Amino acid sequence: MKNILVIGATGQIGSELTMKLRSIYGNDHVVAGYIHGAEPKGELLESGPAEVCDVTDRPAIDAVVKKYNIDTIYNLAALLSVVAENKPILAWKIGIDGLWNILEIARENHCAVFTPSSIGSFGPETPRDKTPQDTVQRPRTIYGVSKVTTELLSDWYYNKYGVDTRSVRFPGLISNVTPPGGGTTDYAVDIYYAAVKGQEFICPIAEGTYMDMMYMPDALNACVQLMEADPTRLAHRNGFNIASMSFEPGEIFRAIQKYKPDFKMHYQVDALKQSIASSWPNSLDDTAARYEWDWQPTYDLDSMTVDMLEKLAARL
Ligand code: AKB
Repeated sequence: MKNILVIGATGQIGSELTMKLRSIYGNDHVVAGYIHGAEPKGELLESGPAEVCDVTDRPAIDAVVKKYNIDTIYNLAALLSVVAENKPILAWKIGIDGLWNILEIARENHCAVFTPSSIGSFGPETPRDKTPQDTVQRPRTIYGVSKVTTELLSDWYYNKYGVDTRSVRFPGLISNVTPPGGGTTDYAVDIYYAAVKGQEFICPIAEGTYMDMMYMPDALNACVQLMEADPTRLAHRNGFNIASMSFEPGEIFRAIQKYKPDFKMHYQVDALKQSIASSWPNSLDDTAARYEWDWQPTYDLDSMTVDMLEKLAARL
């Protein structure tokens, strides 16, 4: 049985991933790592162990790893793209100095590490459609710079020290549980909240701007499946492209309108978000992930929309 530490367990991915991992590996085998001000609550708190784990505090995390005999770390600590652009030093401190801490702890304690990369690791010179697995990565955002560094540093720890590092490049993630905070793709979550609350949606991203997106259940499966994958099949390690759907604002709006005919949207483009979105690919080619660890998404825009509207309506 694995002993797992999730760092960032109360965030958008972490809150759901921790519960999924507990359902697979057992409640006592998955530690929810959080920072002060983002304490776990409810089921997340009650179902298993929780510890303060600030990525900038190496000794504290090392002590948690030793206390629970951790062998696998999901390192989800990061600032999303828009916030990072406004707080670049903090973004680097968490994303890269924090990653060094985790990788060093992993090297000393023989842990495997999952640290997400993103579609944000690409830039305007990258081929835009069906972006290949191995291609130009010259991002224009500090978020992207830190994600490319994450991929390279994680590969380096694998090649130099044999640390079992693995990761995917997440698209925009859409979920009905914990809202994202400060990403470029957040509009694709916010639009569902507006639809369910009966409000008009003001879209910050321009019509015609395509980005890859994914429903959270598929994203969670990707994390677990990659960490369970047979290492002899992995020609790549850090930064697998994964994809399930790509759409522009008009398409998600019409997908929702099919079930909420009175729903309305108008555009009020946010300059920073739009400049980031325009520098990212339209869609990724995920052939390598499909071939090397059998990646396969289950949701498309319509099935995700049905589920999002149903779950949010029940909760709101
Ligand atoms: C963001 O928009 O910053 C994130 C991402 C695509 O990495 N959701």
